[in-house]
Amino acid sequence: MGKKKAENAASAEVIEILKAKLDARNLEKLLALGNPAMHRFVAEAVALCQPESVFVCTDDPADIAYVRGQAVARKEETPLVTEGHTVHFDGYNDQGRDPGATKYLAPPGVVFSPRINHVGKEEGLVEVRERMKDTMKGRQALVRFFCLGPTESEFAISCVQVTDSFYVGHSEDLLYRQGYEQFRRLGDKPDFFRLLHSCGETVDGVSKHHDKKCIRIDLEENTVYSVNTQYAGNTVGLKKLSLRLSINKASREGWLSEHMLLMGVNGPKGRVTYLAGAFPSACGKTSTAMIPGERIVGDDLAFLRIMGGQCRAANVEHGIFGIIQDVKAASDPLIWDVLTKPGEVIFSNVLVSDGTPYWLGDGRMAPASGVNFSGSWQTGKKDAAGEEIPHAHKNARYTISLSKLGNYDAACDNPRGVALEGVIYGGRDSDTCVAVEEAFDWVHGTVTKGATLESETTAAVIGKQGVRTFDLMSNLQFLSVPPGRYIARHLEFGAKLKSPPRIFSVNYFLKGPDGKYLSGMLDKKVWVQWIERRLHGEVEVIQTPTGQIPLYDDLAKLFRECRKEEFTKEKYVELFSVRCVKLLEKIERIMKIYRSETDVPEAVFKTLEAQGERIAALQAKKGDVVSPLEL
Ligand code: SPV
Ligand code: MN
Repeated sequence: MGKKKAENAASAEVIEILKAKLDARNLEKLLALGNPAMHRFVAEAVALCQPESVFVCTDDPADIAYVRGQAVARKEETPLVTEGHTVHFDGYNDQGRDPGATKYLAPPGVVFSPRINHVGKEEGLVEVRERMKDTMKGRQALVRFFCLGPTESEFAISCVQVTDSFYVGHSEDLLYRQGYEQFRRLGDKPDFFRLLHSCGETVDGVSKHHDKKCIRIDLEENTVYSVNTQYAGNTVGLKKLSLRLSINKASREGWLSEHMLLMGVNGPKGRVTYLAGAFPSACGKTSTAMIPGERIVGDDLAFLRIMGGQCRAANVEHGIFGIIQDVKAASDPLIWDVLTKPGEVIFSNVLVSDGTPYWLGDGRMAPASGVNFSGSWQTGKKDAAGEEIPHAHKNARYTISLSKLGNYDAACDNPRGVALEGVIYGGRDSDTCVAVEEAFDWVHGTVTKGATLESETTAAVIGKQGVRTFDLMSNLQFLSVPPGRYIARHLEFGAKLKSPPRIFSVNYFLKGPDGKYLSGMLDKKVWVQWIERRLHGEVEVIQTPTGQIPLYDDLAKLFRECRKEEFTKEKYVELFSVRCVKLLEKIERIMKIYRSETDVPEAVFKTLEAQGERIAALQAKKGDVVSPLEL
């Protein structure tokens, strides 16, 4: 058979499958996009999962409203008393991203790092298809189109999502830019991400077979499969599932796909300076992006590209799936406002009592009973292991559209993104790195701030909490290329720029000898304002073996201006002392990791060795812990 004939035959088969499940109107919406590769993907999904029917959602508000209505009609979401608010619950054992259940499909002959969870492609595909077989029987499936990055821009990546969860579809609708029209512009090109999700069998609305949760990523086909889970980090395909595909695509095409916030910092005289920030999950990324008085462009994912010789960055998303724990009226006024006023909000895994949501650390008295992620709940309720169940989960979340926030920066929608001047790396580190520090240059920053990032684990990921873990640029869990190649791409990216963004580290989690945090929740504002001044050459620095730290006087002034607080010299010394022993231990830990990886750029070892020598020299001269006043 000739190629054309074979294609026609394939498409006749595809149409036949689609016709069996889609009514005329839905079929028309799908075929109108004229993309045979997309039609084939949807047909294969339908043939595998066997939904009763299929709803194709366009960018038409009536279609979108149908999806929202179905999320409630199907009891995946329940309306709360405040208009526009709903709550969704995930299963008791399905409360975070699950790296153990998430694997890349490794084609024959392709070597993956042992740090990247993977399985042979053939075996993995058989397994996931087996688990997805017939899972949508008796239910309607949903097909949605979205765009990663601003539409009609160099950043844009088209995505098609097939799911049997209208909560997933509704969440994506708040979190991403509509992509039906973007898909139309794509024409017949196969260049898009494919996302297939099914909750699997459910009992009382939650996935029954969570022990058979299975997430598989096929880099060759730009496809992700996810089954027997509902938690958004495992199911909202455009978030961390697409991130895995886009890191790979970026690595092939010479741009960067990062787990980073984007924000505009308001400097003096109306100046706005844009920063990106990489922080592992639940380490202050969203609260940094929402610092009162600054501008939020994005809180989780950013694409970085070189345009006209400049580094430009765009928010991949258009909404927030944010941690709700500790959101209080006083410390988080912006988000508090959105979460307590009428408007579209999906709460997940909070406590609901009398139609009102409550969460851990909300500054209110929690009711003694209600409904939470364990079902009907009352104070003192214990789980099967005898553990007391808190009123809400630590990883309970809210989902909103970004434009709801009072400090939303419309630059988010600029097809050219924003001009990026600084990149910040920060982890949950109680005892090693200083509060804020500038790297010497792009290579030094990439290696010693980004490639050495460590953090103590949190409830955002299933598993033990509080364990210090290596997390390369806060992206390790999503890496779809070997760590060495990923770092090399960062180095190459910076080398192509005449003035690459300058790199900083922050540490919000440093603790004193009494075990208490040394800085307050809102001190972040001072660190970003200092970075802003530094980028414009308005403050000087002190050189340390690990970078360049602020002068006491500059911080004292900023604390007075931004926090209306006195910043003592004692606090400065605690926050900026060079902890030589801890820093050397960290270098040793990180070197060991890179020695066990292949193709790590020589610059990594050289830069770390040189840093180790500088620290050791200071230690020999001035002792194990050196005050910034002695530098
Ligand atoms: C994170 O945990 O980093 C998140 C939420 O942004 S999730 O969608 O679970 O990845
Ligand atoms: Mn994240």
